[in-house]
Amino acid sequence: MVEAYLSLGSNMGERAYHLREALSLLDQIEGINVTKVSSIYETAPIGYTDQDPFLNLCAKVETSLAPHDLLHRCLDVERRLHRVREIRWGPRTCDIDIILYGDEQIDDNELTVPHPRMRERAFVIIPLQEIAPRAVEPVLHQAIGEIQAPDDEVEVYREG
Ligand code: A4P
Ligand code: MG
Repeated sequence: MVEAYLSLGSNMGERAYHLREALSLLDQIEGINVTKVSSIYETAPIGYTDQDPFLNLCAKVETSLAPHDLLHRCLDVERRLHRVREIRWGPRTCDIDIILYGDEQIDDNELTVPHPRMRERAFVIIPLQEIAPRAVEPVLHQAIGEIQAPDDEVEVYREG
C-alpha cells in the first residue's frame, strides 16, 4: 500500500456535492481507500480568473494501484461526474489531481508527481497541510507543514 494525496476541485453546479460524490466513487474502487479528507475550502480561481470560485479539498488515499492506474481511475471518476473540458484551467464539475504518490518522482507525458504547481497554490497547500503536515515532499525533502503557502484567498467553506 502506498499513501497518496489527491487534490479535488469543483466550480460548477453543486460544488460540494461533486466533491463528495468524487470521494465516494474513488473509495468504491478496488485498490483505493480514502482514509483522510480535509475541510472544504472556498478559493478564488487561479490561472484563468474569469470564472466562479472553486471549492477545493485534499484527500489521503491508501492505494495498491500503480501511479498511472491511479491516474486513470481518477480520470474515470472525473468523466463520471460529466466533466466537460473546454478552457484550459477553466470551469469544471470536478478536477482530480495527484499531488503526491508516496515518495515517488514521476515525469512523463501523462503524469507529473509531485504535482509541479503544488507550491504555487494555496488551494492545494492549505488543505494538504491540514491533513498531512508531516508528509514529505520528495523533491526538496521538505515537510508539507513547512511549505510557505501563497497568500491567495482560501477560506473554510461552511454549507447552508
Ligand atoms: N497530469 C499530469 N500530471 C498529473 C497529476 N499529477 N495529476 C495530466 C493529474 N493529472 C495529471 O489534466 C490534463 C492531464 O494532466 C491529465 O489527462 C493527466 O494526464 P486536466 O485535468 O484535463 O487539465 P487541467 O486540470 O485543466 O490542467 P492542469 O494543468 O491539470 O490544471 P491544474 O494545474 O490542475 O489547474 N483555481 C482554484 N482556486 N482551484 C482549482 O482547483 N484548478 C485549476 C486547474 C486552475 N485554477 C484553480 C483550480
Ligand atoms: Mg487536472
